[in-house]
Amino acid sequence: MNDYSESLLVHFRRSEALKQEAIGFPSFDLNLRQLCDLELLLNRAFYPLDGYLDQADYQSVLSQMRLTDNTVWPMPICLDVTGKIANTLKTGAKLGLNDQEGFLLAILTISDIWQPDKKMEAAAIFGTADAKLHPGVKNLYENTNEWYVGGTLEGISLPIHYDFKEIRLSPAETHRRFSLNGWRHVIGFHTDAYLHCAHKEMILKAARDAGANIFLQPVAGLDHPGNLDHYTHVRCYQEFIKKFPRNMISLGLLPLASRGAGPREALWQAIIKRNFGCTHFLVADDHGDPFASHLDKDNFYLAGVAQKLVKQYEDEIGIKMVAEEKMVYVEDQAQYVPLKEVSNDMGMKTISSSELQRRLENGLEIPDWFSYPEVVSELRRAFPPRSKQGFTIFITGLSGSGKSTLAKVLMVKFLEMRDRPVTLLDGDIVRKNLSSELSFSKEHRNLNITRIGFVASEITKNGGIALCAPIAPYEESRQANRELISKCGGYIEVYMATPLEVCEQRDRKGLYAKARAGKIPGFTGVSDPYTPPSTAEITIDTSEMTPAEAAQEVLLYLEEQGYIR
Ligand code: PPS
Repeated sequence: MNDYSESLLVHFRRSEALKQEAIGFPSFDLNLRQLCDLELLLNRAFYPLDGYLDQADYQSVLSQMRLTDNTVWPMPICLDVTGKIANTLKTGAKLGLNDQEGFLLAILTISDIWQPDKKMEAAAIFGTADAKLHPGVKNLYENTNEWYVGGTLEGISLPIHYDFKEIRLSPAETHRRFSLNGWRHVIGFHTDAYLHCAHKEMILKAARDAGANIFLQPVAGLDHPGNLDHYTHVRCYQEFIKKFPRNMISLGLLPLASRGAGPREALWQAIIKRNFGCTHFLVADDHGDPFASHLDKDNFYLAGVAQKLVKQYEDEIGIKMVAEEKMVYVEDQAQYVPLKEVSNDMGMKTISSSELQRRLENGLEIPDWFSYPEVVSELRRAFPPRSKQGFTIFITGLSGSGKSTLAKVLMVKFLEMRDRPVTLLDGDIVRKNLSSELSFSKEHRNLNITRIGFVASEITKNGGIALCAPIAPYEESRQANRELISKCGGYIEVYMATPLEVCEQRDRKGLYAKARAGKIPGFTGVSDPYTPPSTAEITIDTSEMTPAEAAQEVLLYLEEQGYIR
């Protein structure tokens, strides 16, 4: 038995006894990123680590990409805690680590507690200490606690998952599976992208060159379980592997909190793949780049550096680097060909991810040479055309500007169409039912608006229409809603630009008169500010149009954008 398989056996041996022992320890609940790290420590995907790095190993990893015993290890894996928690800890003491429901997963015997120099860590790991240049650096500065704790772990339970259990394979399980199948050479493919025909051809070519079977290991990292994308991704992978000959490919999810650290990330993934039983690892020329396949941003790392680093260490870490070769469809030959073999006159075809998104949004054709009908049908279910998506109409403006009237007319129109459920979140309704304890301070108004945004995002995500009509005087909370809701479906901001004089003349509720008389302090437009939106999709001045005309303007916009037919 080798070191690796032995370590799998000893790990959980004392778990029942530990659970009893743990009753007296302090413990704390891990966040999603920490849970990913813990799972891979406990299931030995991070072998040879048997816990979180202590300070000496941490420094050595930063400066040498090695542990103090000289083993290659490129990524600092430390438990980050707040100063408040760090103050209660002592070296030699034990700390319980729980999941987010407080269920005890492991016990840490603390060997070290220190405050890291995050700038130094960022420069060593990411190649820059500038958070503006690299999202991994931003994440380190903003979402990682100020103190690190090192120590050895004793596992009680792996984090519990309820989704796709059958493909959440641990290294022990993949080792067993590969050997049962008689797979002596296995090439690991790490991905977080949707995969289509070009990927199949690329993976097959690499497998042929390496004489290996294939282990497709997509990341199931930080976004789920709330994120619908996770389910679509996995269902697409399940369809994708059906396109390979029998017993050629295996699928397993990797609960990895990716760092986006380019070459170091690639080397780290190579070691992880080796621990899962792979002999070869497919590495892209932009592997681990935080901006890989972002059409609007240049990559952060130079092309090929990740491949070079993995290649440099391949003998020492025990897994061979195989460079990914891009494949393109050549129409004249009706087949995929390596990009480097294609000349300009060969009629090469490709569809970019933004073009794919556009076709999905508009319900347009996605050709069979590009993807598989079963994958496309999963994508269509997840990204329906706009006419089937939910959307939010967010109407903002002064009291008396016509928000509620427009919202009510639109509601009737949508109900007449009968194709989506409609919910009206008028300012008054929300203030009564959702935000009754809030005042009209800036802080409370913003809170009120983000609450409305949250409800609207849920309605939108589930294919409904949310009609919101609060004053929403501040840009920051309107922008936050736009960001949140746009991820779930359509977001259309309507600015009611009816001038204050007209609103005040109407004064249906008599509030302006009271405000002028000083009886309502901080009244919007009189003694409190209103910042007009800078990015409204539609601007309407109801001093010049009837409610029916205003509604027609919104409906015409929705038709033009494809939300209604
Ligand atoms: S906000 O700023 O978006 O949170 O306001 P909103 O939730 O839409 O609530 C606005 C309604 O509350 C009444 N009201 C006030 N409005 C503005 N300023 C002050 N100080 C205030 N106090 C009470 C007012 O009736 C608003 O309703 P509409 O329908 O806009 O006239």
